[in-house]
Amino acid sequence: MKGLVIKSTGSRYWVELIGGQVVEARIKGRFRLQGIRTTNPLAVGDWVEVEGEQIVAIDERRNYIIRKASNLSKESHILAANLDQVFLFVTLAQPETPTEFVDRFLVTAKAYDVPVVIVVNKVDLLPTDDEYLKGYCYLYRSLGYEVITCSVVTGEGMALLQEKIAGKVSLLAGNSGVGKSSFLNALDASLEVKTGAISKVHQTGMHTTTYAEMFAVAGGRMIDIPGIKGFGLIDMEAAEIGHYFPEIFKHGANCKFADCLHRNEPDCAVRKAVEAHLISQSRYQSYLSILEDISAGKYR
Ligand SMILES: Nc1nc2c(ncn2[C@@H]2O[C@H](COP(=O)(O)OP(=O)(O)O)[C@@H](O)[C@H]2O)c(=O)[nH]1
Ligand SMILES: [Mg+2]
Ligand SMILES: [Zn+2]
Repeated sequence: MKGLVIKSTGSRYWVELIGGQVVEARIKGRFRLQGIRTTNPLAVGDWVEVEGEQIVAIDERRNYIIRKASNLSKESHILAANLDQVFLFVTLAQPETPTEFVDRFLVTAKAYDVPVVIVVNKVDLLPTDDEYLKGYCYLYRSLGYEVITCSVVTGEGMALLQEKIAGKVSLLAGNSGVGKSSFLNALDASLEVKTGAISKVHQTGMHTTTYAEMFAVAGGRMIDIPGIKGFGLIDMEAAEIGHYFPEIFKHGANCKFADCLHRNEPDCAVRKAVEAHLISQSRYQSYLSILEDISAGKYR
């Protein structure tokens, strides 16, 4: 019988069968997945074939997100599979989400081929017609991203987000404290997701749980991965990064050298565009910072 993995602990899986019944199941034997070495063969969002209490087969994934199991390891941990979209929660105050975090996230999401909706939460804390908020929304919209302003407190944006959730599988992402759990509770109080205090365990970053759970909410499905800010790292060549910044990709076509990395090369159209304010300084800084990490071998 076909089913959807809605929760996992790494060795035990909860599968929602067609029709709604949830069974706890184990994997029969070992699955071989092509191309990736993973610590977990199955993840939340996987469609599987269940016989009794055994998972006997897994459907091919449309997409998936992974994180490196550790810096030294070549193994990866699959966080979630078959996503329609990601809601990236950010806040401009209490706390302020660093733009570099946002830009890194967007690069990885593009590489994974998962569409991102940027949700600017806690706008109730900002002055009406806040110029920074306007500029922020304008910047990311001009790059082709959907940006929704939201407040769990006043309800702004909630109706629009509910529409976007319906009928889809979405992942909730963002730094802690930006209101992800509060958002889930606002959609459905019976979920009773814990909010507020950041646990000490999470702050150390040592025993961060990586087990995802899928909630049925607002006519769709939302995946919450406690303790995960973003998608973790992904193998990328230096020359690839510019492809995941739409504006750098566009202007980069006019650089003198086809392999221009837009640092100090002569006749670089990207640097000229930054100077002419056609490319945002903060986006360019994020680009340089990712490039630096890759050159330093941090992603290897
Ligand atoms: N002012 C304001 N506070 C919010 C909003 N959403 C969440 N919060 C508060 O922000 C804190 C962190 O929220 P939480 O949902 O735990 O964030 P998470 O770590 O992303 O899950 C809590 O104290 C919430 O009450 C909002 O829209 N406006
Ligand atoms: Mg939370
Ligand atoms: Zn260039």
